[in-house]
Amino acid sequence: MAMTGVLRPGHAQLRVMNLEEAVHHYRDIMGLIETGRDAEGRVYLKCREEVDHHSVVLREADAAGLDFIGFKVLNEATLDQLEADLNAYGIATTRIPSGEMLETGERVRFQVPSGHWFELYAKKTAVGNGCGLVDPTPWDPASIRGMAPLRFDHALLYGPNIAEVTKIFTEVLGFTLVERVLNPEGTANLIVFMSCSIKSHDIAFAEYPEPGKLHHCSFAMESWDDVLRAGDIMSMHKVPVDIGPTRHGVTRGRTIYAWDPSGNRFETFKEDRQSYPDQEPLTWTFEALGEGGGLDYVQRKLHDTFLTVVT
Ligand code: M3P
Ligand code: FE
Repeated sequence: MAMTGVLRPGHAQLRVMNLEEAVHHYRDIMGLIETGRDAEGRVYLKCREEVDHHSVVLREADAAGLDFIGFKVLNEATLDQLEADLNAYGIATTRIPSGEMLETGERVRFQVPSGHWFELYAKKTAVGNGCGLVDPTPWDPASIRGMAPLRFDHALLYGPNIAEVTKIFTEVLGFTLVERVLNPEGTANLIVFMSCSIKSHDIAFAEYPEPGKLHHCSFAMESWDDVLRAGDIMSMHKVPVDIGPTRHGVTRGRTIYAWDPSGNRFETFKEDRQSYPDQEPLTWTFEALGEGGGLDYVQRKLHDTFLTVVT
């Protein structure tokens, strides 16, 4: 498959209420690698298999949540084109200058009707994954620490107007709708899972009255064993766990949901399902989200935190 437009979710900037506590969580317990701090005090981290300078940025604030997600696009021409396409669709954009975020080029920022802020960017310094570019090693022993996720994989966001947001992602940004969960009446989508690749999802949205909310940021693990091992580490450090270890019926991922010290949910996740853009989306009824194992295929129940606890 030719990937020519939006490549992947490249970074998430998270609000945390105590910066050093958050750094301890993401760097020392989860095992992300700290790659920088800027004049504003933001802390930059990357996962071990990521090549670019950072994928998680922590910003100290009074309340937890998500500032924005950035998607990397193929090149500058793609960035210009997608900016023009967004504007033509009626979405205002602003350019954030190169260097405002460490090691990152110009970013095109916009808000969607769910209240979430996104940005597109074409350049970020490649710092490598420690394996080398010639005769590479399969993994870098120095990069294995804590839960040791491979990469920032996707996020699930809660907010209003997700039908409009779905249109923007599919019609303007080139994403594919991979799976969806219907609302209880069966009249509209309650949750949509969209992909700009063959991943089961690169971004997901759930209909929710309050705008701009974060349900979780997900981190890809190398194996199901690594998901269970992440669970051991959560227990050792008394990280509060929400759901799992289990399998999602929706998108089939193997998962644990847990919370960082500020209450931002994160997921350690092993993807099981992939999908190509020519495939029909899969549909789940609202009843199947709970009893049908959509959320938790093992327990077949709709954990009440799933639809109510967000930051
Ligand atoms: C995920 C995932 C639902 C499943 C959610 C799935 C809404 O978070 O990463 O696959 O049932
Ligand atoms: Fe997820």
